[in-house]
Amino acid sequence: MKINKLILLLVSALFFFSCSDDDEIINRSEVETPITVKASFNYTVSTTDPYIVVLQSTTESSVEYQSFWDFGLGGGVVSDDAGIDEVRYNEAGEYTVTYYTIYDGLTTIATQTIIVDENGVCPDGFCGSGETGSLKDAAATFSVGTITRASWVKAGGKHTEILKKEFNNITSEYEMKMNVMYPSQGNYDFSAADAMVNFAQENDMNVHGHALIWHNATPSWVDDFAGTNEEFEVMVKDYITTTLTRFKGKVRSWDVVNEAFEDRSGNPLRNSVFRQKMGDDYIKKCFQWARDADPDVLLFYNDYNMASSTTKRAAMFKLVDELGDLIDGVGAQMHISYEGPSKANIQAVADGTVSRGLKLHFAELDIRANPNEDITSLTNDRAQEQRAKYKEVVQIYNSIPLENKFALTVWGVRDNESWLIDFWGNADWPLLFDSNYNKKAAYFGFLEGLQ
Ligand code: 9MR
Repeated sequence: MKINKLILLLVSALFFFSCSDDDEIINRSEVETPITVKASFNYTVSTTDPYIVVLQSTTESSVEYQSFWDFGLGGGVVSDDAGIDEVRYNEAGEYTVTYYTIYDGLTTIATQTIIVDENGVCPDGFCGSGETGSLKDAAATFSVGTITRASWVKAGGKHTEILKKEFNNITSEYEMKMNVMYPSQGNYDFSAADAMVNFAQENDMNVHGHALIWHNATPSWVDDFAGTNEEFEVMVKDYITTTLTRFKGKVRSWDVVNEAFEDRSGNPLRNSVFRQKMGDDYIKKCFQWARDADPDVLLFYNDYNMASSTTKRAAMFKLVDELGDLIDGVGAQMHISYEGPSKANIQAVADGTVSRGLKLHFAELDIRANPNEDITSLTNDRAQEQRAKYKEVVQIYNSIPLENKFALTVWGVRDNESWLIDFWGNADWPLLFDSNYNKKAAYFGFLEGLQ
């Protein structure tokens, strides 16, 4: 990175006579195939020194070109030699980094502003989140949730460190479902649930109970229930009553029924064992038993594709209307992608919930970055698109009236632990933290949605 005064003069002169817009594309019309050079670069903060910026040029060009950096430190331009450029910014302030490419007397330029505060370089230009800020502090008017497991809260370490710092609402990923809590008739097992609920109490967090009745997490003895329909109903009532009574005052809210509708035309009720043995009004019965067991706990219905499917949304709101006072809120799972559903469709879920005077839970939020399998690692461009979608979702949630706010729950902490990887069988990076627990651009998108 040696400074070359001659190059400095040359670049300055060329720069003076050429256009200076960022990311400008130069086209030379006198040749048949236009020659294009598009200067671009991205930067990350060093993982070993928060004051060091790691610069990587990503220029696209159809020809050989020369390239130069100005790091914004007053040292002028330096040639862009092979290898990664690392620059240390010792003082707090704003620095304009400029990247020049030159081809046949034509200069193209890309610039980015690096902001440095007392904690070092602000990731993605977003300051204030370094060692002091957190998602839960920034989201002052609603809870910020994520999922956990009993083994993770017992193990401690980085997972619980992030839980405590960033979140104030936890959901069990799979251990507060019927197949785990009620493995055989008359034999409850709340050991995993207890571990998570105790952790939450010790750390001043809320627990969202998920999910009492879900066709996908029903123990086989229930699916193959041996007794009469009347006995089945008594058994379900006992399960709901026992569970809610046990966690009274410790669990703030429950998904009473999860994913009851089919996706096919007409969105009929799934023909689960509950519907078969208890009838079409099984959902109402479950909500009534939950209400009776703990009149203070908040009761939710939770389902997916609420934004992307208008018919499913309508089916869900019809159910909610029928439940009347038995239901407190709607859980709209947010398993979405950077491409969609649209802002208008996400807004429609919020509007429908608010117009009914119910609480809204944007539940199970994850945003796929690779739904079309067109990338093999999270590119800077895609990370920015994902960040924008996180911002959009949070902005919509943050804009609803205070009385309808409840929580926004991210379905996982780090990318490599997301259920989506196994489910879709391809690489993806859907969450706020990478596999090393580093904050991603998505994290800052979340914070930006709160501004
Ligand atoms: O992410 C959860 C996975 O670890 C469990 O094996 C699975 C079954 O309990 O449930 C997953 O979470 C689901 C959630 O409970 C309901 N909506 C869909 C989620 C992804 O399948």
